[in-house]
Amino acid sequence: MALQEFVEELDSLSASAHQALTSATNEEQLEEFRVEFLGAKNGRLKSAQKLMGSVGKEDKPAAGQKLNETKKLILGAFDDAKARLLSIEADVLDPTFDPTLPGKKYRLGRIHPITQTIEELKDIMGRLGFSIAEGPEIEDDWHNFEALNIPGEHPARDPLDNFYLSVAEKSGVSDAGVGQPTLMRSQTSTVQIRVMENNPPPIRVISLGRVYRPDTADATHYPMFHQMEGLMLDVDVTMADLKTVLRLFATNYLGEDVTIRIRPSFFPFTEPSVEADYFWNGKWVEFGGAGMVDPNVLQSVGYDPETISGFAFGLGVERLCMRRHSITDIRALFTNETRFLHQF
Ligand code: FA5
Repeated sequence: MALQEFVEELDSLSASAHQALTSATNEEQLEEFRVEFLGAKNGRLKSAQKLMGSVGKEDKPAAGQKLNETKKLILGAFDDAKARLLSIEADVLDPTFDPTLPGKKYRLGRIHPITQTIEELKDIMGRLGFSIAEGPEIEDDWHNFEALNIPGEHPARDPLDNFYLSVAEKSGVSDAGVGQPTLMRSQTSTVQIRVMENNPPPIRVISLGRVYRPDTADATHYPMFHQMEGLMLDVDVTMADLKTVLRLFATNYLGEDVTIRIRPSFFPFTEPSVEADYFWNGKWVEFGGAGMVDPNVLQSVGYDPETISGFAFGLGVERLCMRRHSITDIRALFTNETRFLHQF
């Protein structure tokens, strides 16, 4: 027999073996296959092996190789089919398996709307060249008040307006802060001080995080909320730069060209101080507080107010998020009702 003929014979054997295996749906058919193809005496594979005798001597090595490959293919396919049928049978035989029951629906979680807002704010401010600064939520008197030009007798320090913690005790390493009250920070302006203490100008940072005030929860207030603080310092930074940054920010966040206005206000750490509003959907909406960093603050961190100037602003993150999504009660953001959260 010519080698070519032998190869064709084996190819057709392996094709019909594959066909038989793919159409086998139960164990009996698999057993029939085993007898027909793999039977030790009269199996079709055995018969093909016998044909080897009629192949010319010089073609024997190639024919032997082809025979081995075909054997491997058929045995492999047989094992696969067996495994497939066994796993189907295991399912079908399991008395607790009811194929008519509806499947389990897995509900994907969502990113909380506040986190979504924070990510978006970071992204917008990042594009305006502001990097991110971090600070602790438990603050000392210096960073929350003193360095921010809020002296000892100032009403902003009132225990009714702040969550005071214990008085700092001696840690054994240094006396810094010993006897000083600590508190949950009431504003992210504390981070301004930390950034300025550790970096020379120019500075362009935002700080985003939780702040705490003993406000009674109502539709627009919560005792824990988030603020975004912005700080830019350099030579010749002016109020015009502040207005530009706030307008660019509002326009980017709300997706359309937004008019903003500033009104005189008071914050101990800025001079002059303003409240900023933006005009949106036919109404003036409060944005947050801002102003030019007070020279006393610049001095407290060792900057020279004669050469360096800058602005700071602080916005309520929940209020921005609520405005964007028409959420009418801030408390909905903290009850974690999944039907509410799934809308965002
Ligand atoms: C401040 O906290 C200043 N640190 C902002 C600032 C920074 C001024 C830098 C100048 C320079 P104010 O207390 O107004 O300002 O709070 C800022 C924003 O936080 C408010 O506009 C409001 O959106 C939000 N906010 C205040 N209290 C609450 C509260 N209880 N719940 C939710 N949001 C609040």
